[in-house]
Amino acid sequence: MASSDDLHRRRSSAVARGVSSMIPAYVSSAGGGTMTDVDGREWIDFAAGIAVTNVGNSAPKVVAAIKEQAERFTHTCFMIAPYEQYVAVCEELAALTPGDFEKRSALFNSGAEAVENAVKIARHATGRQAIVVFDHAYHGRTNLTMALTAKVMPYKQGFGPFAPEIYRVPMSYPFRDGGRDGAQAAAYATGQIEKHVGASNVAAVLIEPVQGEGGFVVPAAGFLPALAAWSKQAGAVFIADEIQTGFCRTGSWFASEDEGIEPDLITTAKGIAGGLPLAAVTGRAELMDAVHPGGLGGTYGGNPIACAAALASIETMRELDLASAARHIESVARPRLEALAAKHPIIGEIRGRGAMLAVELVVPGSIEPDAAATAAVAKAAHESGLLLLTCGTYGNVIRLLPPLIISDDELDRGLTLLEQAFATL
Ligand code: PLZ
Repeated sequence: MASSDDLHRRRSSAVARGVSSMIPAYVSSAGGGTMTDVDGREWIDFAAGIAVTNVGNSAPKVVAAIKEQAERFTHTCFMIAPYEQYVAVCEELAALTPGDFEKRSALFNSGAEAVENAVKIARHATGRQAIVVFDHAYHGRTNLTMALTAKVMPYKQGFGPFAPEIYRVPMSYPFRDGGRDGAQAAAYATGQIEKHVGASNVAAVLIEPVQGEGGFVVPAAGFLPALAAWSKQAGAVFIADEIQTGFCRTGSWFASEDEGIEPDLITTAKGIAGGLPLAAVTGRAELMDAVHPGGLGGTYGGNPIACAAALASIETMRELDLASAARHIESVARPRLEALAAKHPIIGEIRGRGAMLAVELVVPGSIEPDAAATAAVAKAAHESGLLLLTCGTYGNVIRLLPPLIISDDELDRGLTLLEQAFATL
């Protein structure tokens, strides 16, 4: 097998520079809570391919379903010749997402594509144009979703012009917004919408229930319910982007449940299909069905192999009760992180929910972000064999996203490597 160094040399003259990789090692295999690179080195996986392999890499049922489906047929295009697997995934989505109302779903390939389609549906259903998004939001890298995403570097720099009719308002970020409670933060945000956009112009309010790339920001309790209530009152569609939070990650099937909200539309991707590209928009039948036949689609959306993988992933999540597994991961990891924070004044806050946990690094005694120290911790972690991601508008947040099937032993080893990485500071 070619070494990582060999592959890196080949990559440099074949792969565009704009596509970068976090670690210099190339993957040979992965499963459980670990990954092995082509040089034979084992890594502890605290990344899950950015919250994708919730059921683990090459989960047995997912592999079997992919093989079986690949042998029957690989692609017909659902818009040309439909098949059961697509319908079954939509049925599962209707059953699993919060809300007892009649629902419909449409399937796509990536998270960004799902978000774009949720915006299309909301605009079509309301006849309005304005889309409200939040500080620190991340919704994708396509033209429309770049406009919805907050951070310029690396996502938007030099890629404009951006789509119009996108309005950004303040997020509830308890560590950084002076401790506004949920109701106050929501009143502030909706006040801005009313003054700067006009309630009657708003097609949709789009939000990640726990922000992902923006820093694992958990809004103050009551913020999301207040926004949902405001949206209802305004006749706007409330869209929860659950692409990173969904499929058991936060200890529930969807993070919306943690706050008792029932979004009008939910976007999902990542964890849905155990590593295969699949995404969905699920929501109120009357909104979803407002779009004329042929108005939604794409060549690959709801590809049969991806759908088979999704059905097997969902079955695995149910069988292994991965929502409980996420809560168990929190019960093990949070005390270790709190102890780390007690030892290192550079840690400003530990936050998150379930297996979506974060450590925010600051200049001790302040809330001034320390991106350099964050990068140093991540680098030390990588050198020791821990796959660890950072995030945040200020690049100063370390995030834990292990596969939900990680063993206690692997979790313990990963946390020990993280503690050692902090000790190098
Ligand atoms: N919405 C909430 O987290 C993807 C992106 C990483 P795609 N997040 C990881 C990167 O640097 O590109 C994401 C998300 C939320 C939408 C998306 C977009 O999903 O499948 O990457 O298009």
